[in-house]
Amino acid sequence: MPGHASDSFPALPPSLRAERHGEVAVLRLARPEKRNALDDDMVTGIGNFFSNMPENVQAVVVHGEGEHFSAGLDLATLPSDDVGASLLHSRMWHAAFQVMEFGAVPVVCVLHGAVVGGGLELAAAAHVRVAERSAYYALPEASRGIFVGGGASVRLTRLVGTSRVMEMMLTGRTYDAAEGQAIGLSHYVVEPGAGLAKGLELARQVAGNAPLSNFAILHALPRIAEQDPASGLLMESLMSAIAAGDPEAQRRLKAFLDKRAPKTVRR
Ligand code: 1HE
Repeated sequence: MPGHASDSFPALPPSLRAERHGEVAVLRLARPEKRNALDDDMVTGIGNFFSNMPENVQAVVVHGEGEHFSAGLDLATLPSDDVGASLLHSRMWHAAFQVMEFGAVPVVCVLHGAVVGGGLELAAAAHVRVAERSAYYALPEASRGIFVGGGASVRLTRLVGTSRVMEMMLTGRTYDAAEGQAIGLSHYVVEPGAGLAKGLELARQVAGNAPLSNFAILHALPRIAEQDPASGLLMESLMSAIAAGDPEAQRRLKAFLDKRAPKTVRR
């Protein structure tokens, strides 16, 4: 699997903290005094973290310390009048979030307070999003005189549609947690303070899947969805046959047929 390298986390800046909860790793945005605004060290640290996932980590939870998930780009760090530097700055964000989205393990993002600009772009690169009722979403880039640069044009438009993203950017509107859930920004809404526990619960559930199944869900499914239907169906068959041929699949299928595995019941 990509990124499974050593047994410990890579060196991270003080504004990021990582810890193990068994098979689940928690990555905290730890810059609450700046509302977890993302500076270059944090963005490259996020990329570094997901590029060097310790062995035996099967899922990650990302969340933010303090009252807000993230105020987005640290506005003090955007290269000023150097267009080339700004271009590379945006590409640095893309590279970091790319290894998160297409990395070794699924990522659950826990959202609360402000989830704005680059903070929403970070959340969009996760695979599961849990929002506390305090969460609100916005793309204030246009009011700051800039444009999204951390992947919103690609990931958010796929999540909620180009028209909604366009309207968010033009008017600077905010969506609250319930509205965000309704339009597909989050998968779960929980009470304030309950997000991390819910995120950990979901991450443990995800970590219990066969690793090859999780790999297929992260890497094959989104590519299939972008393909023409005939190629997508072929790719699905190939991935399906590869997953089913794995000894782990054989073991799990036998466990069900022997009545040793849990049933799929309503939860
Ligand atoms: C910041 C940032 C930041 C706070 N960059 N320093 N993002 C925004 O346009 C959102 C800007 N932030 C806010 O609107 C507010 O800070 C919040 C609503 C999130 C929180 O308000 P509040 O009253 O709790 O905190 P505060 O007093 O505004 O901020 C506390 C400190 O954090 C303060 O610094 P201090 O030195 O005066 O204490 C703020 O300056 C600082 N701070 N947010 C820099 N974003 C890849 S492209 C992505 C493009 C974008 O993300 S654009 C959206 C940017």
